[in-house]
Amino acid sequence: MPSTARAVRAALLAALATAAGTSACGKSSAPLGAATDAAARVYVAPGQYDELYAFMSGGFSGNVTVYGLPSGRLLQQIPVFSQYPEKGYGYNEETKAMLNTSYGFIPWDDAHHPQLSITDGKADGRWLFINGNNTPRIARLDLTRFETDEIIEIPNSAGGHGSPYLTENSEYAVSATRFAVPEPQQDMSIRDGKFGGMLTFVKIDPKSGHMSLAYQIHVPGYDYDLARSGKGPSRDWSFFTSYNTEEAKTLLEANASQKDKDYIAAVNRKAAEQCVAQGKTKDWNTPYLHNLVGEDGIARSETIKSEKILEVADCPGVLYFLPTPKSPHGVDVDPTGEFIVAGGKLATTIPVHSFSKMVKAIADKAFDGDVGGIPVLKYDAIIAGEVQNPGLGPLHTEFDGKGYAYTSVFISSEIVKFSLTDFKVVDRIPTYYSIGHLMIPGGDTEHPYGKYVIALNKITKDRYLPTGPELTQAGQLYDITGDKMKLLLDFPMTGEPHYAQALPASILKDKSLKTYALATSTDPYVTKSEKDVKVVRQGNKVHVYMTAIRSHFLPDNIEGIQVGDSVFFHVTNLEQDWDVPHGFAMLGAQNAELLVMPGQTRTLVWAPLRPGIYPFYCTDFCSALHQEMQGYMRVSAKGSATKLAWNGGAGALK
Ligand code: K7E
Ligand code: CUA
Repeated sequence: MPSTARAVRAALLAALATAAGTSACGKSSAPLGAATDAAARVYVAPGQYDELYAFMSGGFSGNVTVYGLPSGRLLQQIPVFSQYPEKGYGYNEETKAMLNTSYGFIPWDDAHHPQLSITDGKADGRWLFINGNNTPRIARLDLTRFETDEIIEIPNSAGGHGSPYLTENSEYAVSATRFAVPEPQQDMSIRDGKFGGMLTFVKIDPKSGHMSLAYQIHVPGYDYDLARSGKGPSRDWSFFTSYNTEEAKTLLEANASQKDKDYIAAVNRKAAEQCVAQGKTKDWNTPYLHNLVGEDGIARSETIKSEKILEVADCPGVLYFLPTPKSPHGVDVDPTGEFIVAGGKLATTIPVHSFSKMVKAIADKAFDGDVGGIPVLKYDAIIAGEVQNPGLGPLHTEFDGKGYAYTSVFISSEIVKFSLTDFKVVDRIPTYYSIGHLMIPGGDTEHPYGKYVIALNKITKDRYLPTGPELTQAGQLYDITGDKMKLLLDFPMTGEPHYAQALPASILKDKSLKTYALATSTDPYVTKSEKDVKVVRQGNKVHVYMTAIRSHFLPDNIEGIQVGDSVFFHVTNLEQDWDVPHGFAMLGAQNAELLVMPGQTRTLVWAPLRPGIYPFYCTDFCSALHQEMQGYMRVSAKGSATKLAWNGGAGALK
């Protein structure tokens, strides 16, 4: 730490020491030593970098947010499944296609589970995947640009919640249908209809990251909730929790809580792959969309109508049910790949299954009968241990790689730490309030980074200044380096955080792209120099090939546009300097602005409604003369004799 940073920190600690005795609201505050220690642990001096990048799901915002840890500072918001005006995402012509689905253009989704790509069970810093929950989809984000590059829709699914949960070398992402529906979809009675479920495996190309549908397994009509793929010895398996094995169609809060146990569905992917290779699948033709950003930076959609469906009956050995109490939510595999921890929302214990016992039980045929031909393994034959007194409402579990598991417990609002040796609780700490997921950096991988656990809370109540009926979403950062967990920091987040991921900053920071290379741009609408600017009329479409550089646009005067035209502003940012975007906004434009990165080209379409003179300007404060970065477009009545003209530099219009 440089000496100035050390001085700042010393001053901060001194200030804290004075303030720690009484807090403004008069509540008794934490002891002085604890507060200063916590502050020191999360303090990142001005100008210094954080230790970790954290990627938080945006939940109902549909986006991903990036935070620095341990400071909890918000670094970036990455639009994924929702339009986001700050970046023009889903508004400009280049990115609109990302939000196409078989249901049409959808400007929103609910994003729950980010997952970093992994190699040998360790985050490799290449991509981040995240599921769309409402319209089942999986997105892939590039981590050199922090942008969404690809979204694949999951057909024959309703609710893509248990997703993406990658396999050990990112070979597959998975997606489980949360809601049982007719498979395939059709008109039938809700009460009398027989619904089904679907477990989907999406292949990820190891070089490009491109996703394609591999196969789908048709399963009984339960509600499949969450998933995890195995590790090490269990690497060829994926696990999915189910609830509502009662197959209730109404008032599930009571009707789906009848049975003592529901199931974890254990899928043997090797067996599945073999059956697929042997052609044991059926072809279905439900349309789904695949949206991909091309080399030229433009997203395009493709409709695909072909799925390989595997019926469990046609592929013995592909699927087993692990009885698990009681309406389990999370299913999490420990770093060794041996323990499968379930979070039974209504269970009084945390069941921990043993993978090796499961394999033996399958070999010994230790079955408790079957459902629809799917063997149900004997609970006693597969259980490694049950954690007693885990609190009320265990949901999700992460691992520190030192033999301990940390489970989020919703109703009693706490994190419970237990040993994977004897399954005894060794520590517990309250969360404020109602924790959903929790996240240890790398705590879902084979090589946890550890050090911290973050509680991703559902309710903040009295923790922050009131802001009307809705309070900020928030996380809490705890130190887990000692025997006892210690609360270090509360920090606000954009809503709603479900799951999160984190990795050491050193893996990403030097790979971060600084500018798009203008010279090698293959964007079909690029303008590489000011001498190439032009305005081209094609019928009632007018293409403006415009450049932006500190501190002007060219052309910045355009005449000859008519009501009834669609004007395409293709704005290229000529800068080749880090962190110098330009913006573009047009009076009367019917969508958001453009934000154009250095070397990039973005397109805004405007259909002027009335004759007049319309100013446009740069929306991103780029220079001392940013405010001068503006221009005019003249719009005439339809059929007007005003000639198309524009300026290519100083001087008259041509
Ligand atoms: Cu528990 Cu959607 Cu993963 Cu939220 S889910 S908490
Ligand atoms: Cu360009 Cu402000």
